[in-house]
Amino acid sequence: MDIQAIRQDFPILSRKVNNCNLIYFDNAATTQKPRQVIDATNDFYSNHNANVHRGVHTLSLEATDLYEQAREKTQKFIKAKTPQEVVFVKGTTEAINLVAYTWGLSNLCKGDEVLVSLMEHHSNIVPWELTGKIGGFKVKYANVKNDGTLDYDDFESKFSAKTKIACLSQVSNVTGIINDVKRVAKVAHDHGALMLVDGAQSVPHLVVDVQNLDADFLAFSGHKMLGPTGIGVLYGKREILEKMQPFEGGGEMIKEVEFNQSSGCSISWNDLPYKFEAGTPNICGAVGLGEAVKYLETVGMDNIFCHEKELTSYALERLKQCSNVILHGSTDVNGKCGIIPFSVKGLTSHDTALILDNYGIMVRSGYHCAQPLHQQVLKLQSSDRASFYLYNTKAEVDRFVEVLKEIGAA
Ligand code: 7TS
Repeated sequence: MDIQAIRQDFPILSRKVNNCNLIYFDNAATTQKPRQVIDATNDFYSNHNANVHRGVHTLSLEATDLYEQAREKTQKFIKAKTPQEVVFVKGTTEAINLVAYTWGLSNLCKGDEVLVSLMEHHSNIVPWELTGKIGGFKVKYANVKNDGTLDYDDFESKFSAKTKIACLSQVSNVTGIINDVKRVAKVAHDHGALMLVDGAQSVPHLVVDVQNLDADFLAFSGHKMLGPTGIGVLYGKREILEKMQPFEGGGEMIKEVEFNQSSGCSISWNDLPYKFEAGTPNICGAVGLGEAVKYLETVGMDNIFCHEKELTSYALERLKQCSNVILHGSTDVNGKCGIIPFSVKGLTSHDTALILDNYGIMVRSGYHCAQPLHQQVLKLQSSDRASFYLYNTKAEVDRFVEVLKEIGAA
């Protein structure tokens, strides 16, 4: 991987913040966009803009082609069997809500259980809590060990005949720890339950093969993988999506709406994936996502993973030598993606992030929408988080460590 060449593709990386070179270590929140993605969205609006699937004119056909090509690129990227299994949504949050409100509310009732891990982002907790209140089913939580790794024994022991779906992130957005979702999917299936994988932090960084994982659902966001905001994916196995009710009603998700005097209104749903894409979708967002997928594939997901691992290993070794820095969670780089949660002694997480910002370094502070993991497992109110991507360098890590040391000395 030629990092310097890659960096040239990202216009924002050459800007200064507070008179310092920008060091962007907030990739778990959202990633920067390469010129190729920016150009593809610009080209869409400049040359091909029209609505999809509804016009017979040239521009509508071009827009539809670009939109569907993006779906096929995404399908191949996650190794789904067919493009019909790739539903475009706003992002991970909407994808999980779609499953909870459609599959959840029509398949779960009083006495049923949804099994979720304590390390989940709120978007894999709150939709289940909300729908559980409506549908009368219970959300059960599997423990996470003090080092932030999943307690597989506890997770597996909480499965019973009542469990109808297990929901687990493949990579934690706080610790970067990689979960063996394939193993949990097998246990779920042995109990007749489905497996939902939150891939928000895994799809951008690892090779994810939905068929190999045997995931029933996979949710992820375009903006965390070099794509635009407002576009994401719900993957679902075709036979499951076929049986589900639509999430929203409107244009494009229906085949026919007929009124007759005896039976009132009768509606037949459109084919997959359009049944779940009511209204005008984020066409340009999908085009940008397709281009982002192409970019990631050109660099190579294995290369990206190795680069991040090397960077994380280097950063962890250097941070361990900073007496004022506390590292949270497991520091075993083999089970991790490029996310490092930390605190600076004597400073709140927001103070640390603000001081780093003075030096042009962007990290996230707070509880990263994972309050149960912070409070119940890591016993923290909040933390700082440095998260890497393909364009980050060892020189940036050196500068980050240098500044952290200065903060400690002050
Ligand atoms: N799941 C995980 C594991 C996430 O990290 C996030 C976003 C989401 C779901 C929600 O994704 P969205 O695109 O729908 O918002 N995580 C973060 C984060 O860690 N900092 O900002 C957003």
